[in-house]
Amino acid sequence: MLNKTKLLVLVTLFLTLAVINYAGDIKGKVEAKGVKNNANAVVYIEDIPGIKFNPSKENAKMDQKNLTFIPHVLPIVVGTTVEYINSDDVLHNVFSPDKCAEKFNLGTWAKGKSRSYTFNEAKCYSVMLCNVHPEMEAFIVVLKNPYFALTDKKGNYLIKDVPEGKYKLKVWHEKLKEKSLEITVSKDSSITHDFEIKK
Ligand SMILES: [Cu+2]
Repeated sequence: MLNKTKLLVLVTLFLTLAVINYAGDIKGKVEAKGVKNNANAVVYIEDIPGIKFNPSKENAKMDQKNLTFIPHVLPIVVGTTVEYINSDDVLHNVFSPDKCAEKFNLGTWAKGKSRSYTFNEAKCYSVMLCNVHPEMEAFIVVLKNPYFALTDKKGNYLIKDVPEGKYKLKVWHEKLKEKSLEITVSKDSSITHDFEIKK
C-alpha cells in the first residue's frame, strides 16, 4: 500500500532528481608556468543559471599555525562563513584590504580561539593578511556555486557531478593570469580539460 508519507517521499525524490540533473565530471591538469609548482589554482564553473546555491552549512576553516595560514587558498560558495583559528602561541591579526570583503579586520585573539567573517560578495578574490607578520598571506576565493576544485602539486583537478549544460570553466591563480574556456557537460560523461596559465 502506498500511504501518504511514502508518496510524499517519492514525489520529493522525483522532484529533486528532476531539478538537479547530475551529469558528468570535469577533470584535467593545470600547468602553472613560472611558479614553484602547479598547486593552489582554483578551477571553477563561473555560472550555473537557474539554480540557487546555498552556502555550506558548516563553517569553512582557515588555521594559523607556525606563522602560516592553512590552507593557503580556500575556495568557498558565496555566503559561507570562514572561521580563523589561532593555533600559535603568538597573537595574529587577520585582515583583508579588499573592498569586496569590506576591508574587514578581526583584531587579535588567543591560541585555541577563533573569529569569523562571512563572505557575501561573489567573484571576490580576497587576500588575507596579518598585521603582526607581514610574511603571512592567504586567499579566499568566493564563488557562485560549489562546482570548483583546487589543484594538487601536479596540477590535477576534479569537479564531480556537474549538472549538464554549457558553461565557462575558469582558472584562478594568485600570481598568474586567469584563463577561461567554453565547455559542454553532458549526461553521464566525464570530460577532460587541461590548462596552461602564465604571468
Ligand atoms: Cu600573524
